[in-house]
Amino acid sequence: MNHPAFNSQIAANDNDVPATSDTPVNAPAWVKHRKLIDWVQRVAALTKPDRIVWCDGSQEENDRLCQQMVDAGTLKRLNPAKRPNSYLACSAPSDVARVEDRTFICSERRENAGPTNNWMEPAEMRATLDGLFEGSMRGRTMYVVPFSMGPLGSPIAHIGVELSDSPYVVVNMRIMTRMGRKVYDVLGEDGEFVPCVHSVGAPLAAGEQDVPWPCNDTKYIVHFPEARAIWSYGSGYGGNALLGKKCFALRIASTMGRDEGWLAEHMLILGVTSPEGRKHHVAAAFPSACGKTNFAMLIPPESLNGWKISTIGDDIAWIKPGKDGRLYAINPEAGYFGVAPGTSEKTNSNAMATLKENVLFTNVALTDDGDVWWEGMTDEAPAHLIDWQGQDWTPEIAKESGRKAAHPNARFTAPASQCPSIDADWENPAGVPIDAFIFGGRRSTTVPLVTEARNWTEGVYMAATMGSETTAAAAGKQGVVRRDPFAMLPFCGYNMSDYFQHWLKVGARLGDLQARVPKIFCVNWFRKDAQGRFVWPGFGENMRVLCWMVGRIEGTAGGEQHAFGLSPRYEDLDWTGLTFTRAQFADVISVDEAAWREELSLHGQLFDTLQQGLPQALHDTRDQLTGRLAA
Ligand code: SAT
Ligand code: MN
Repeated sequence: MNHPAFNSQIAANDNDVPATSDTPVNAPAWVKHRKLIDWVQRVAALTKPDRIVWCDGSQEENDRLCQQMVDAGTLKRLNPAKRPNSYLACSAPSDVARVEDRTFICSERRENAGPTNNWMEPAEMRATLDGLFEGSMRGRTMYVVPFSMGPLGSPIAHIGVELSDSPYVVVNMRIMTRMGRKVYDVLGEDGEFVPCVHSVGAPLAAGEQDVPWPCNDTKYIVHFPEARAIWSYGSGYGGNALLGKKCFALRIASTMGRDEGWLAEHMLILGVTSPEGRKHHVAAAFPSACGKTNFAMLIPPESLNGWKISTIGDDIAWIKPGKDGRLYAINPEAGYFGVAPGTSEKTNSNAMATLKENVLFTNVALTDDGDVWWEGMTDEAPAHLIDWQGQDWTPEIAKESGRKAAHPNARFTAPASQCPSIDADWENPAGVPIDAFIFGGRRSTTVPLVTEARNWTEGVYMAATMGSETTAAAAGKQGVVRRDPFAMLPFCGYNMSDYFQHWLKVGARLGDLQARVPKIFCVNWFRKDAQGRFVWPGFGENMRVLCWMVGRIEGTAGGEQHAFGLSPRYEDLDWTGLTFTRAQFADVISVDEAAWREELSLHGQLFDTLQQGLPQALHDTRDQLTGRLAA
């Protein structure tokens, strides 16, 4: 095949594909990887940037790029007395979240993408991308951004290289990943890496004035699972552009995991330490903007004497079986790209402490003294702000127009190392052993506060049928329940049914090794009462549920079986220091028969969609649950 884009796409794994480019490639002496240099040359020949910059990840480089973006109007430097070394970026109003309908899994065969992913034939997509990327970096700089997902050199980590024409991407990647020159030491002369190409799709003609947030209305976020390559066009925002995150660490990595026997999951990882010093680790999956960051940094209520939570990751977990048969997890990221609105001293004071300095904010509001603000940060809003779209904002204007000061999907990019609750083992290359998995959605009805699966298969069923009300993290309608299996619906790089099968296989292998199989729990912090108010206080109080889980892991806590699994009775939770009545508890834990009949029929609809290759074990589990409900 001699298609230019195809060649550039597979260059990382291909030999001797000649390329010519008018842009001098000028690879520094510390880059010794011939195929990488050839690939950079090929992409430059296609995209025609004015120059190529090989990023080294240094502070000096970072400061230079930030200054350049301040001069271009992309960044505002925040008041150094209030937020040292921090900046605010405001995006184009059309470029504020992941674009799921523009996200493609271009596997060779359509069945391998499955019914939940957009698919296009790889050759057709390559032709489309060729057209789009042709000259797309004209007038701009192409940055070569080497990064490691996971601690450098860890056996669980993998390397990527992103070519991007966005300096905003470079400075974000420097926080979110281990980015820079030391990656080349691991890569050596022929190490493997995932090639990622990103363009905002806004070439500049000679002398043309740039805009603060260049992007294109046409957007394509494309994954080639067989070639393990990523091409992203038209967006500069978050997961669309920081290709190490959802594109690599979830979509491409999930296919790597399927092929190699490990898991790449949309999960936070935390450590729970009991007052007596016993430590367990849990990994928890929730859809975007359902409080993963808050849960990962939870501060237990003082009344629960001496329990401690430590943070390993807040969004993504890579999990590989260890020699002892247990599952070991790392956080492949090095920073948090968290939702700002709703984050406060009350809801997440660890996050607030993490945000004190060295932070990039995107789409929050600017205060008159050069600091940031967002809805929910303080009880009372400042009297005047510049909102995320650069307009004057006052509480009165907001009241009249409903206009938000910060976009609901406004984000902070902050180094994980600044988090006060960071776990001592968060960079341990061996990872931490997982004792339990938690799956949770945002459901105002039906799903109990917490349920333990009776076995691995039932847990996989719970995770597979999880539903959640949609949020601002993705473009589209909000607040409607959609099925979001394993919180991976937008992030699974292959057929969802095969993914379920893979999970069943991982469990079966743990069983064969007679390893301790992690328990699986399903939670819902979001049940509402008849007046539409949340019943469960959430946040730090979620510790009570975690304590119960630890009790279950250690075999000391009680519970009661119901149709769907096993849940605590009122007396099984520690209520010290919280007034929460039996009636309130009943409101969040109850399993309503009619609601569950409806829920199981919705599971049935999901199974119809996923029919092809859906494991029989899941059909059987659904039959058992239906039978239990009838009994
Ligand atoms: O924009 S991201 O995909 O990185 C954030 C999210 O949706 O969780
Ligand atoms: Mn996420």
